[in-house]
Amino acid sequence: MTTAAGGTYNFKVVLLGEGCVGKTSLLLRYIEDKFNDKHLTTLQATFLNKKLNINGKRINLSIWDTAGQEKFHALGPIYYRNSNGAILVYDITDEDSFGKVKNWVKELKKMLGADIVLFIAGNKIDLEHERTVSLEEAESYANMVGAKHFYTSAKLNQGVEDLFLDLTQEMVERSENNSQSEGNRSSRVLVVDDEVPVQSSCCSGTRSGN
Ligand code: G3D
Ligand code: MG
Repeated sequence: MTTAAGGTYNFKVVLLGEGCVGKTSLLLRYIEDKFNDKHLTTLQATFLNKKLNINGKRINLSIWDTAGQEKFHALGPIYYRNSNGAILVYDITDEDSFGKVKNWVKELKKMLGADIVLFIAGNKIDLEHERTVSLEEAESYANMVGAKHFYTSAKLNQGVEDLFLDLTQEMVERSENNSQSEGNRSSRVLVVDDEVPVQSSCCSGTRSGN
């Protein structure tokens, strides 16, 4: 059984996309509600944790961010291995960054098939007047590949919470469906018994020096 009766869902989520689209900013906004923090440039490839309680289901997200290896085209499968969800981020003012999202969709589908929940985030919507990726192009592409599309601004804190919440709900659904149909054979979600009561929503960073 993958249902989490008395247990906790543990999901790995990876942030992917071209350099400078705002991946680290989205993560810091979500976890610490900060923007352009001085930690930003020192954040290394690592993950931050977020604990959630959705309808009584306890969930532990490990959200992985890069150390900028994407700028050197050096992000390999080891980074996204065993992910339950991926957020493919582009900058709405940068057409090339949307092209990079398409490359990631192809790679993830090839390597992980239907095992991973894919979300696409068009970031920097505070720069709407500089937009070069059209709404129609982005949304119809997302539909075509079966990914949900969100708009975000890490700067103005728009759409960020919804993005992570919706992704989490989809991962829970996916995991429950898998467990019903396959008796947990292919699920990579670890469900652990845990007697410690969890707050309805709390978070803890893994970085030191906060
Ligand atoms: P990355 O982790 O994808 O490489 P970063 O991207 O989070 O480091 O962000 C790259 C730059 O984009 C940063 O600017 C950051 O402040 C900016 N940025 C991130 N999100 C937004 C947003 O929603 N709106 C706007 N306007 N800018 C954003 P600098 O100047 O530090 O390079
Ligand atoms: Mg970064």
